[in-house]
Amino acid sequence: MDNPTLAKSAQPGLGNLIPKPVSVTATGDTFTLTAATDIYVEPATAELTAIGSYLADKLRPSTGYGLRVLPAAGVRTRGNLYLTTQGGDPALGEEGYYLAVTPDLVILVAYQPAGLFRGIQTIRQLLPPSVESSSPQPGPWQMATGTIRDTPRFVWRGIMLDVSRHFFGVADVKRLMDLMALYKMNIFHLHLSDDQGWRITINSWPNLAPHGGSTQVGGGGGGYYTQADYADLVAYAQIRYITVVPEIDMPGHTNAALASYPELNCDGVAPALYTGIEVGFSSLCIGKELTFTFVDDVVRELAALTPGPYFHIGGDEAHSTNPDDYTRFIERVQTIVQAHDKQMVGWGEIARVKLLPTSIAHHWHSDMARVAAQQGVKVIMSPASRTYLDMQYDASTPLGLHWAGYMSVEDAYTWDPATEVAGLAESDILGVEAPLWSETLQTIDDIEFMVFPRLPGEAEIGWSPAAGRGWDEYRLRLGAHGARLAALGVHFYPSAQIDWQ
Ligand code: TNX
Repeated sequence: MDNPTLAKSAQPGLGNLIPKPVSVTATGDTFTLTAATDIYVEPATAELTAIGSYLADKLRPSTGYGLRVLPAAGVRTRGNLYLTTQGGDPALGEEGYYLAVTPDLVILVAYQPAGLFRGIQTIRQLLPPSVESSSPQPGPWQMATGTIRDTPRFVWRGIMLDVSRHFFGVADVKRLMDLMALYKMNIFHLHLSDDQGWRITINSWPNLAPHGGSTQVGGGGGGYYTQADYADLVAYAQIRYITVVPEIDMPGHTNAALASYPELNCDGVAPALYTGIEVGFSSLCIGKELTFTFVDDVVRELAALTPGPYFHIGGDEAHSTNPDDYTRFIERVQTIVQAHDKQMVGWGEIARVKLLPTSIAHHWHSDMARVAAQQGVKVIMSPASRTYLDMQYDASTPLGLHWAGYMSVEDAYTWDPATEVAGLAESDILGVEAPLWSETLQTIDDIEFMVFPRLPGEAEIGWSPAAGRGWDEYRLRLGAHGARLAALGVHFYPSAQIDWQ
């Protein structure tokens, strides 16, 4: 090359990965993906073939290559990608992987299939950003050589989408699942009910979805998922090694349910549907036995559709529930959730109640997380000022709220789960989740604008070791993801804190 500076900057590197891997060793050469490259899986089970196909599907449109997914047979041949669980080190755990890139081969090894799925996200990120384009691109498709050994810090690396304040259809949820997968996230928490909308069919209470789901914030048509839609989302998540966590918020945030069934109200009168954004005015009627029949039916139907071990019962902002009733209610709901073979998750407020050791407290703003940990219960960290993706970036952001403050890309990155709440130890923490409340959001573009580019930072906080990560170098890595997000068609917020490439 005539221009050595250009040649150098055009060299692929190992340094722009998000989340940052645990250990990386560069060997200074390149591997090139060509029209002859295939993806071999070993053993060639349906599960590993599906992982190979996921990678091939991502790489085919831009490269135009065939990228067949084939069973590996003994000798490894030059120019190909190998995905294998054979000889995978058990120390890699459920999601860890080991990647070796040489000029001849790319070999990805994991102990479990989930680790291969996380590892193929690293392969995607080692290729040029234009590889994510949905139309043919010129290449060349080079990857830097070296080795990466990588395992997650936390088992819970989640996003939450509020489909109640505004409804988002199956395609929007799938889009978000696919984007989070690129950043190795593994929990999708669906906030399925609130005052403004009930968003899932419950066969034993058939009015809930058609009536309770018929509107949303600001009025308008709302919507809901059929049980087949929900099963479709769960299956889509499973292929991405994402666990769906359904939330039915109770005993507060229940106006949509109360509006659908007069008999659920203490006075027997159904309130009108609600399209505002106030909180804390609704409550299930704790004195009525029918309330617990209702909860049992809803939990049973949703638990049966949910393969993951968790069921989120909300429990937040029950300002219209008498405190003694609240305690009685949560204690009983906890046994109902357990009877349907799920672990109960609830927002921080549930720590006021005697919790089962398997229950999980979801920290958002108070010091209840410490109370939960003192009970021996694990905690999910969603501090509002650091993780609430509905907070405006700054005062000029056209969407979002700011009750927890403005949350810049830097604010969303420069915190640590283990030091956020005094009195919590790392071992008390299950992981990190970034909730997206949707009072102000109506379209998938709105979602993408609030989620990106803050989500990659939350993903890194959940995955990467605390030591070795810092804003000054992270902002450079994130800058290199601008072209990648653009190639994916993501409508991201072009924060001025980042030098976008
Ligand atoms: C608080 S976080 C809420 C939600 C709102 C959100 C808006 C939590 C458990 N409750 O009901 O949508 O703030 O940021």
